[in-house]
Amino acid sequence: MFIRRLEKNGCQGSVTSTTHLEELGEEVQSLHREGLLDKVLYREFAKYYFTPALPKSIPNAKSMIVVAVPQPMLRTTFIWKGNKVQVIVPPNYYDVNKVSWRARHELKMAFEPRQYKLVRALLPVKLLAVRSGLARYGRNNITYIPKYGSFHRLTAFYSDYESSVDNWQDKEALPSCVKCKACIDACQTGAIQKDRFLIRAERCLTYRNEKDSKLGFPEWVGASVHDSIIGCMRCQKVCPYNRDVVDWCIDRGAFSEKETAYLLRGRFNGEKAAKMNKKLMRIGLDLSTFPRNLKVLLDME
Ligand code: B12
Repeated sequence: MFIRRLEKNGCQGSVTSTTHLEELGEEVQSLHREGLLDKVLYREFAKYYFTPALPKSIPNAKSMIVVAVPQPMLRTTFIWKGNKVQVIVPPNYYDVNKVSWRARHELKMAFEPRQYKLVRALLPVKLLAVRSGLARYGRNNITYIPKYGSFHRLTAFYSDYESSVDNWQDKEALPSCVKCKACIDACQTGAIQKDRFLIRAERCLTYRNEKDSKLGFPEWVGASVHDSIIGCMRCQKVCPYNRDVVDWCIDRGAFSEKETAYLLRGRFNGEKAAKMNKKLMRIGLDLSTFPRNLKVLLDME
């Protein structure tokens, strides 16, 4: 009933018993033991997502509820050498708190008049979404939901709500992924490979361009690879399951020639930097990835 209400308000969700919590973590840990995960990433994220435990505020939580909030791409404008250059910020990078607030708000509304505790859960959310039947994996290793494809953000909660249905199933990929190789061909850095489902995280452009600008890009990342100011949309743009949303984009943010020049200089300090950071945060960015990510898009390497 509450899932249907969520859907009426534009979100999608599913609920799973917390009895599967350990299994969720163990599944990722076992991939690590088999040596299939990038060691650096695993070390960085294990304590947050891959060793989950019930929160102190609801030690007897009964369920994990995962909510998918649809989200478009953002398009932002930089003026450079008199030209208007439009760049993409993929879904998931911006309005992070706003989206998790909306997920919580919609859940509260959907439960009314009953009231349940909802505590943000840091979990391997793609796996939870797929195991609980909310989403399916695409061949590009990210999740897809009906109607919005991969254009959504997942947020998970622990709750004292006890569901009569325990949604827990085998991992499923989208049916057409068996034959389709569009994302494999589109990934120019070889992160999506023919012989394994898991991506090679260390080959994913996102892995490189989310890091501090000081780190630059390795040589094998060609100049023509970049298609977004952070992250990458190549595997999602070519995906047939995103056909209906691939042009879903809203315009936000504009940077004058002077601001663009400042971002390209890369020397950030004081009040000016703080002001610019604030402006960037509205579009899901911050100064740490400048000037590198902008330089490559303006073809200045
Ligand atoms: C580390 C990380 C990365 C790493 C990659 C690690 C990885 N394997 O995904 C890097 C930095 C490269 C990255 C990139 C991106 N990420 Co990221 N990332 C994460 C993070 C922090 C942890 C993910 C992780 O390592 N999970 C552990 C691995 C083992 O789990 P998994 O990927 O689900 O692997 C499962 C499948 O491979 C499956 N599987 C294996 N074999 C088979 C076979 C079959 C047949 C099937 C069906 C399944 C299957 O089983 C595995 C689990 O057991 C999460 C945050 C979170 N809370 O989870 C965000 C997260 C997954 N990322 C997210 C996003 C948006 C992205 C990007 C799209 C960003 C962008 N636009 O550039 C790219 C996508 C790259 C891609 N094609 O996968 C979103 C996902 C949203 C979604 N709808 O899927 C998350 C949830 C963050 C968020 N916004 O909340 N990410």
